[in-house]
Amino acid sequence: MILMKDIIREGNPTLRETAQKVTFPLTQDERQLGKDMMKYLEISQDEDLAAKYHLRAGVGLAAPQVDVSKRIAAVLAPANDGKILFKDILYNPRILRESVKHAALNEGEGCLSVNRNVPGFVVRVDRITLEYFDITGQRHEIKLKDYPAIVVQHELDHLNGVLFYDHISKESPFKLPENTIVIE
Ligand code: N9Y
Ligand code: NI
Repeated sequence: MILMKDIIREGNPTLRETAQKVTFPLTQDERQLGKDMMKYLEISQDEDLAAKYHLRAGVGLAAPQVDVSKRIAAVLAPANDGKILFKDILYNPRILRESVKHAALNEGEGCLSVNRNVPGFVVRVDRITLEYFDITGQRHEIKLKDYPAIVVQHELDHLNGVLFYDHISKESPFKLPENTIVIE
């Protein structure tokens, strides 16, 4: 089971590396890691279990955050009403197409690997066409928009050594470019 002590923090060089693609068939370890990352998200989103295990609630987790430099990420994006907007373990995810329209979360972003608040909008694209492979090696091509699209972009950044605050403007952190919607 993944715990907070297993999540590496800012300053650890793994977070700045470009993660390596996985090859198929996946190894037992690669499948188990994906499952463990999804389990972390599930437990962390359950109030009682999160308290019991001292987990910070998360909607995504990328393998580099547990010090494994491979292109694996788990996403569990809930809607406000508790419904699930998107849930899967992504292997070799890749954005095939992105919208011209941009979007940012009104609360800004945080990261389980960053123990401080960095205020400002993280401007991302609003819609993506995502390619990924699932735990069985099956290829998926899906369209995502708004919140789940932002979560996936945050996770893909981790696979490329990018952290959310790299996107925050130092001069004017709350300035939004034209054609940008604010989410939530
Ligand atoms: C985990 C991050 C990923 C998200 C940050 C912005 C978009 C993706 C994460 C730090 C603390 C809050 C937490 C969060 C949440 C939200 C709604 C419902 C339940 C992956 N990470 N968070 N960031 N929690 N929980 O670093 O989930 O947003 O790379
Ligand atoms: Ni993160």
